Amino acid sequence: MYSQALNTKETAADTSPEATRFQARIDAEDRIEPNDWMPEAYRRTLIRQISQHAHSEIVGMLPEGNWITRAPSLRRKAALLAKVQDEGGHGLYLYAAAETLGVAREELTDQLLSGRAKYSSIFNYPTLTWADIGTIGWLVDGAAIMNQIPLCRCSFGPYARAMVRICREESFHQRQGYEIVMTLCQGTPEQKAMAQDALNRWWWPCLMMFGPPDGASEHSDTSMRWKIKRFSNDGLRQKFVDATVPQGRYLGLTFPDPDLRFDDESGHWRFGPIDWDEFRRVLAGDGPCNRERLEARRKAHDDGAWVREAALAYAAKQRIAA
Ligand code: BYC
Repeated sequence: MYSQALNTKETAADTSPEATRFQARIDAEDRIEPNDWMPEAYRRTLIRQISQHAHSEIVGMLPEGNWITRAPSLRRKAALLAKVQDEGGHGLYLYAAAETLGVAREELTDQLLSGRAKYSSIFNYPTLTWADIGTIGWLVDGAAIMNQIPLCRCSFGPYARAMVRICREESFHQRQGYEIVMTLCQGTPEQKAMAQDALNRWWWPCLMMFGPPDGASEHSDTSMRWKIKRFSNDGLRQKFVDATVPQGRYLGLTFPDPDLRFDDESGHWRFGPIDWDEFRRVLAGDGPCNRERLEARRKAHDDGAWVREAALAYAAKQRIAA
């Protein structure tokens, strides 16, 4: 269902004097700003990644938004409402960062709504119980932080600066999630079982968030040379597992992986094989909630048409008056 047009493999092979100077700036840890010369492939790579990231934040509001009216207390409701609003804000900063590269937000929205653009696979899974909200905060935001802290040092200035605030807010999201799961784990046996069930369902999809294994990651080499990415997909996945397993064990939860074990020699938690067929199915549009998520976004867009029309009519009136 996704357009191949968005899916061209970029290379950093340009040997022109501008490209050589550009790479020297990257190597010297200089920041690239929107009006600076940049290879077209660098621009396209950033538009692809930043827009997919923005779409993920916007679609990511849906699974949690689904629980705002059912939060178990006023305190939980206020925190969840704030978190979901933060995600809307992250989407907006990121669309603005992408626009500095010369693409219109309308075009990016169109790519999402027409199914041509990707967004994170994780948001195609359902939120079945309140424990899922805690688990999303703990694991999904935990994975997001692991991936996004290095993006604060991305070579492209507007993306790197947007990520600083986003990471601070993600850190609050992760803590509120862990606290929900901790409360459930210290509650009744039924509550603890609910937390365990949520971990069982979310663990593997969270490991997939980091993207395909390094050997199959088509963009990693170029993006790392351009210092858009600082770590490989597998490198970040391992850091996430190492940070998260002790947190789960502290809660008395069991990870749904019979192969999970601590390797004394390397100092890492080793985990079993990831089901990459499932990942590919979700990316191809056939995950549990892909259709529902896109329908919800299309409906929101259609319902908001009058706001866009009113804003345009107001702007036209102002132009006539001026
Ligand atoms: N889901 O060559 P690769 C959040 C695609 S928001 C879907 O390794 P790259 C949050 C990839 O796009 C979370 N697609 O690519 C929000 C590429 O396809 P295209 C989002 C995936 O770009 C609300 C192809 O697979 N975070 O955390 O070097 C509430 C080959 O992959 C996925 C970001 O977007 C996936 N999981 O590396 C709570 C962070 N993985 O474009 C939380 C910014 C891979 O060729 N993005 N693909 O059609 C990145 O860091 C990188 O883009 C990725 C992938 C690590 C995700």
